[in-house]
Amino acid sequence: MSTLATADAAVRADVPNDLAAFWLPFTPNRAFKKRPRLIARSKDMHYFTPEGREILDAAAALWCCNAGHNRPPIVAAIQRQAAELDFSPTFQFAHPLAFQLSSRLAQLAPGDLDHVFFCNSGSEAADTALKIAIAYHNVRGQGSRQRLIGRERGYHGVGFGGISVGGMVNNRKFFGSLIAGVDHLPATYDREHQAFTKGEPEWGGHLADALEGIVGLHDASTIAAVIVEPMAGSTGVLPAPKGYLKRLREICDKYGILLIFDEVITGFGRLGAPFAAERYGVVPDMITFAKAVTSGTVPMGGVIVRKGVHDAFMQGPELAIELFHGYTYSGHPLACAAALASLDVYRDERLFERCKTLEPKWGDAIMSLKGLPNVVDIRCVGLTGAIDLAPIAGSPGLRGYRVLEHSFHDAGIMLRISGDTIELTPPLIISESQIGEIMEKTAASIKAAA
Ligand code: PXG
Repeated sequence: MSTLATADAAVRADVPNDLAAFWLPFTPNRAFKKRPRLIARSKDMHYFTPEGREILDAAAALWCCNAGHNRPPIVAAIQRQAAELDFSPTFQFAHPLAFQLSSRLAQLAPGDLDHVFFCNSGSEAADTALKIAIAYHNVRGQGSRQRLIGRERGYHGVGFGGISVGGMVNNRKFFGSLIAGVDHLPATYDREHQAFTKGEPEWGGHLADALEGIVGLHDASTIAAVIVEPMAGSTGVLPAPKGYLKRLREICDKYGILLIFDEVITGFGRLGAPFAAERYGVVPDMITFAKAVTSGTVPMGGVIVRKGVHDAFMQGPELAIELFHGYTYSGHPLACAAALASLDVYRDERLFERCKTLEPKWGDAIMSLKGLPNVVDIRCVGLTGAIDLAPIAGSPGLRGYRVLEHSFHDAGIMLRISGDTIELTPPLIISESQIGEIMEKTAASIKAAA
């Protein structure tokens, strides 16, 4: 049994402070517990280990902390709210901040995406959007529209709906038959045509036409919705090819299929606009969000819904519940306070614009890593990017894990690693010199893992 060597452990001597009980998510637990990567404190662009070692955050934690860490206005808003109203239900009751935040989000979203349904995570947001889509067709008398369409390599969280439409094999293969009636569009990535592309690749827009094939197979009258990430994040930063999302929108319109953009990663400035929908000039029927809505400080997720979809439910007796769905913590006051304060910081510091301004510099910087040992592709868009490393023969993921260990323990940087892909996605407050620092440190870890 390994022991945490922190001052905290001594203070709380009555509780055994060892590593055994905590089952870490999406982590090789046994390897982690042999050599833990512990974080005790954060400030702006940095984490600090329990011993006080500084770690540059090149991952915005998990694509969340777009305003950086422990920003005073956000901290103060959470503290104030905890003292004022700790919790109030939003089933049959409500509190003012949930309305305020909904209006702010509706303002920020494009077109007539005017209504907000709250939950607590991206996974819940994806499942909520899929349920709203099926129920929408139902309330309009088209109950046969139940099929859902996702995409290979897509990530929509870990609920049964999300993994069913998702396309990451390991997230699906252990969990049985998933939900029925799901098809997948092909992934938009092809290294042969796209390697080392900055921004949206020229090749691949035509892949949206696969939706016509699925409609041909099942008939539009059976299809409820298509869900895609405008930029697939988890699978290693795959920006939508040019024209792809517009084409999806056209086909969905043609057949009365709802289009859902999962913006859990791309929302709140990551691609230089409030939502990627704006960058791409495409208005989906629903946008899911989470993560940076509170800059990662308090869990929150939600779905922004177009007026027409929302209004379809607002009929029948006034005393009837229109949608039998919700979470105890939908619109939690602490999360609302954190979100409003985060949106203020984004606005006051013009962080979405900052992302857009930095994008060319960021792109040049990350592409400068081309030529390092084992680098087989680099992609980037907005303030995010990924570096694919050639796997070690017979041991996929081992090179990536070596990079992770070196980066944290030796280079002083937090990277997000997925298999043998390094994902870089820093807080939007990053300075130009810190962009250079990220690339230097990442390069050192890539070389160390060669
Ligand atoms: N949709 C998308 C597009 C996501 O990226 C979720 C839904 C699920 O969110 P929750 O809050 O339930 O985790 C996500 C989450 C990574 C990584 O490094 C990405 C996510 C989560 C953890 C790690 O790629 N995305």
